[in-house]
Amino acid sequence: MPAKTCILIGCPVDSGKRIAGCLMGPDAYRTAGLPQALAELGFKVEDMGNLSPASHTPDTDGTRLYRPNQTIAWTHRLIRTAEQAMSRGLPIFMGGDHALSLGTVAGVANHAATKGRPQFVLWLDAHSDFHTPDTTTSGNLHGTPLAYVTGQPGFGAFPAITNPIPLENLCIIGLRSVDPAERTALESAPIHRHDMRDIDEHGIARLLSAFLDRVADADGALHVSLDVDFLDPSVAPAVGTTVPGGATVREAHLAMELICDSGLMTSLDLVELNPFLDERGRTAQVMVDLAASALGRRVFDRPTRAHS
Ligand code: Z70
Ligand code: MN
Ligand code: MN
Ligand code: MN
Repeated sequence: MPAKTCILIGCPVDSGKRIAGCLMGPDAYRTAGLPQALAELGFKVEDMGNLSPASHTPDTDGTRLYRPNQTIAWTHRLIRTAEQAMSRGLPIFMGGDHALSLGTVAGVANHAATKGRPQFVLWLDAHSDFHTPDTTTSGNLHGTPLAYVTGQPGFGAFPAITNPIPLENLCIIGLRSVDPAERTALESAPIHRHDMRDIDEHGIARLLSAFLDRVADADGALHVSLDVDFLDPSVAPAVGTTVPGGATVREAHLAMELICDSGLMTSLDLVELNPFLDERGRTAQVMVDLAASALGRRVFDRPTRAHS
């Protein structure tokens, strides 16, 4: 059997929020050894280098939404890139802030639709990123990807969503910072969502396994979007929006190992790493180690778990 290909895609998106630095993320992942880690796991690794947004009218300062033209241009570029990469291997979108997921998730969903497979999304994040351009109070579009990809209204200037992710195909884990408008919207939406209290009370394995079982039962494609701030800032300080009380390294690795065991993951985002705020590369290293766990790095193998 030929080695499966991992396609590394540098997405230096930095337009989704005002704190700059995520544009250095892709090179930090390379420096921390992501290509080598994947090669050691037996993958053929293809690095597409760092992309640029489609051409666009420069944004002006002082608008309610921060840099919408640049984020829209990135969305155009990343939808196309994701669609094309999916037919060649497993894309790893190295961010870049979370605004990149407007494009990557929309693109992988378009690909799944051509295969007749339902698309599922696992969102590991302190935040719900469920604002629309109308509800955001910060104006930061990295807080909007889940509303966009599920087809919520208010994204008129963005590329039209052709294959919206059904709300029930979405699972958010790690929540501890949800704005009032998002909370109202989430309370009436059939999204699977788990805050830190759910992790504390039930353990992340139980929450995640229930979702993975549903993906398997539906023969779905699974996109995983890993925001650095899913982790506690004490172990992952390189992020603009630190929220205390996040997942431990152990919880995050267990999540990645369960994802790997499921064999379901078809695409991965690594987002919100801001190397300018890191401490001797430790956050980049944790993220690389988590990606390696999601793709097969193990201390010892376990008997494969049968899906119910
Ligand atoms: C807030 C907003 C956000 C990530 C911060 C925060 C959004 N809800 N998302 N960090 N990844 O500004 O909309
Ligand atoms: Mn996020
Ligand atoms: Mn976040
Ligand atoms: Mn649930």
